[in-house]
Amino acid sequence: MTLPMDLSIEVGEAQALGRAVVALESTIITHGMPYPQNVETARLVEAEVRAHGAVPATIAVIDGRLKIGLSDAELDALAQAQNVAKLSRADIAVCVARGGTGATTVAATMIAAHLAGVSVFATGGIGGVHKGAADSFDISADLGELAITPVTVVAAGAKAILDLPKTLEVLETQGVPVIAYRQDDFPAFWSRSSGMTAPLRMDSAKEIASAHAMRGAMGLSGGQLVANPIPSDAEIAAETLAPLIAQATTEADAKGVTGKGVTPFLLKRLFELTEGTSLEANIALVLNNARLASEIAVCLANPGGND
Ligand code: PSU
Ligand code: MN
Repeated sequence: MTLPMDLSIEVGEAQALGRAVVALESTIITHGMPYPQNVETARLVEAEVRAHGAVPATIAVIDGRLKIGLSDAELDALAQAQNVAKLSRADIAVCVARGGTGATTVAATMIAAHLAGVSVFATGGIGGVHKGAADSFDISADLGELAITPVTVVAAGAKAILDLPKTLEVLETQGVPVIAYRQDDFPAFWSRSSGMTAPLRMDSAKEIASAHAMRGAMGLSGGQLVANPIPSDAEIAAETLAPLIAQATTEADAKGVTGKGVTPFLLKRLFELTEGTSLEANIALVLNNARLASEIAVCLANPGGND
């Protein structure tokens, strides 16, 4: 069976020449941000990747094809579409087999990136263990994916709407290296620190690239999570957010929001409760992650080069 996968011309050329490529997800576009900021951000992120010497590959499923790199028209259509499916490991093959269209989460983007031979991926924040998981059992498939698919994911930590201590515990159990970039603390998405020390710290893209390559050489399955703190001028203090997160979480419970709906609901409510500040922070941190991911991809493509 041939895989129904299309690399954009730019991505195909870069892959053929062994040049740096950075994967980007699409759920952040369809479920993480409102239109038109979602498509504006997606374009800015692609431009940031190019400005740092790599080729962007925004990933989605369109009409049953795994798209590795979207055209401007495809990006715009996805950003405006209503009720797009949110695809994770459980649903991506079903969507492709049925000829459907959907946006890829961190887990599904890792799967598609790996199939296309792309090993570095930039996003906002990974999914994790939700608050109240002891009752709800709500743990993102992103964590299990990091344990099995060899892609280095650059995120601003995990979203502060999650139970971060439990998220770190699961990542440790799953054997996922969690590497804070240029600080000791594990960042909390909108804030630079979660108050917890990250298990690992690295201070250069080159070190992160060589650790990625070493995992491959040692035959270790799974990827790396690089936790890159939001830039200081864009951060929102954890104390400011905590009561708003508590309010949004209570509302989600009261409305019976479950499963795939939880993360999009919480992000939307925080956008409203912070009067848009959370979105500005989200945009800043994604751009920051795109920069670091590009540097890592460039180091991986030129292992002997200077960083
Ligand atoms: N990062 C963002 N915004 C988002 C997401 C990440 O800045 O919307 C998405 C990612 O696609 C991630 C998903 O995989 O949220 C997690 O969803 P869940 O908790 O249902 O696994
Ligand atoms: Mn979930």
